[in-house]
Amino acid sequence: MIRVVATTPFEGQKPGTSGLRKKVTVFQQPHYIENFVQGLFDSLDAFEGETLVIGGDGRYYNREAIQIVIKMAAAAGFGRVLVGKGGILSTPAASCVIRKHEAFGGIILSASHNPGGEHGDFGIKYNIGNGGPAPEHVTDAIFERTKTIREYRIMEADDVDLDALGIARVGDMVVDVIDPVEDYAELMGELFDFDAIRDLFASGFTMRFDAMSAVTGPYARAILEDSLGARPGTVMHGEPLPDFGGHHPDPNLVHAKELNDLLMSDDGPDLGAASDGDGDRNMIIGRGRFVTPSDSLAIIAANAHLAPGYKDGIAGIARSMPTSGAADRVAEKLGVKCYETPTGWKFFGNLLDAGLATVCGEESFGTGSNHVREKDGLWAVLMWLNILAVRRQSVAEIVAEHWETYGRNYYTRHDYEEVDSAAADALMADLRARLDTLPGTVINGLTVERADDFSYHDPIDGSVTTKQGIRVFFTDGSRLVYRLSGTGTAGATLRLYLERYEADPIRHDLDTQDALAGLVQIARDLPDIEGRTGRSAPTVIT
Ligand code: VG1
Ligand code: CO
Repeated sequence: MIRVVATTPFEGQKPGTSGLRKKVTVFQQPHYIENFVQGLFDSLDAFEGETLVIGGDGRYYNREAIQIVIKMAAAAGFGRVLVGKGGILSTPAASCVIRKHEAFGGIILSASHNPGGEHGDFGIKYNIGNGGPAPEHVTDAIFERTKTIREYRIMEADDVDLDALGIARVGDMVVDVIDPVEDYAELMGELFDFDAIRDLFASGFTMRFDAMSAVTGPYARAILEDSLGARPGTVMHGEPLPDFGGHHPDPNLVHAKELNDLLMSDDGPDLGAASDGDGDRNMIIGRGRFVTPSDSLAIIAANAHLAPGYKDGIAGIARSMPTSGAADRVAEKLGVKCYETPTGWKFFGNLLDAGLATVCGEESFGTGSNHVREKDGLWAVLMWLNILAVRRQSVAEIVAEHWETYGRNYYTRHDYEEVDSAAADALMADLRARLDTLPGTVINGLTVERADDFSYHDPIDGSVTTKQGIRVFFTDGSRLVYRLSGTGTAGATLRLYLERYEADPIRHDLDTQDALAGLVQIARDLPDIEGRTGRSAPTVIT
């Protein structure tokens, strides 16, 4: 029986860079998630009898949220739900399942790299039938609907046993509890040369994969250890925990420090990799060599043809605006286009669907391709393994050769987390107001060439997205970008992206922060970050 429940709108149910993210305690309020899900269903058309994919990253409140979503999907008239066993589906696996089973769409319960647990964050996002994050016109429609919602519909039914594979029913709707790894692992086997990677491991190659107690543990064990023969224990922190062991499941040099320390030691493994809460991010480290995500994108693009799934080459590259220009140099050499999009994977979907881009990436440890419509952490790791298996060089050698060929884009991101929202908004507004007067200004010896606020014109659907980050370009080719995060749940996070190109191999071995020290000073002084936020240094440097 369907129960119609009266409700009143909650403020602020506006999806950000990647879905709606709030504190767990916000989501636990009666009717909170129901309002959002009803708002979503109300903004979709013609899904009667169709299939919906549901899964999450296993964080605290995942199971409760999934039961609610299943019962609301039944009440809304979906014909079938595919849900990962235990409520688990990594974000790229959800994208894969949506595509493979031709589902209408999917709902992913995740706050990605944000901390979990009772006092941590929770999130929900909708993906469309191509497997990718809903574009802005959809998320805008959901938000509008949540402002006026008066009731929601939910099936009165027992909870589904999420731990039993196979078919159950909720009302007339079929619920199929599926193995969360199977479809995804099969797709990886089609894209990469698993035999070559097996040979690599058999030859004594060693790696460590840090699943950060998040969703990728089961995927990494099945693929790296069981299928590819990496020695047992390759996967560390491989048990998904609701609070991620109390850590941030964010694969970067701050939160995956243990892994980084291991790789920086002389007897460390050949390759280190890590993924985030929902499995869509990746970090790649060779022995003694951290690979920036921007460089990783460029190197993957330059070498993708070594993997069977990309043997005919790539049609194009797409990168988010703050990502470094390293990929652009590869695109130029390959004679393909490099597209520049706003931050967030949803902007890559149209380019991928149209066949304009094959490989995409973001500076925030996100890389992926047209195999799904999300960034994909394990995919990037397998791509690196495939490249290493063919080239039989170390990660450090491959990176050094890449810089020799293309030059090096020194790159870093400085984050100021949980700063006062009003102060952050004022800082951005003030910079915006000065854009016209900046060109020609000399700061610490560098001359501003131009400055703007990034706008994106989608070449496929013609949509325009404005205010996506303030860019300051200098005459020596250096670039600064200022933007506010759209995934945080407390205060504002100011992100500062810094980049300087160095063509000469003699100067390719500087420490990144040293190489960018002058630019860092300019970046802090220009909007007076310390004066406005009270912060003399960033919270996180990657
Ligand atoms: C951040 C990253 C962005 C990424 C987004 C979602 O967004 O900068 O590149 O796409 O997180 O990734 P923001 O608005 O906080 O800068 V995930 O792995 O959190 O889904
Ligand atoms: Co993520």
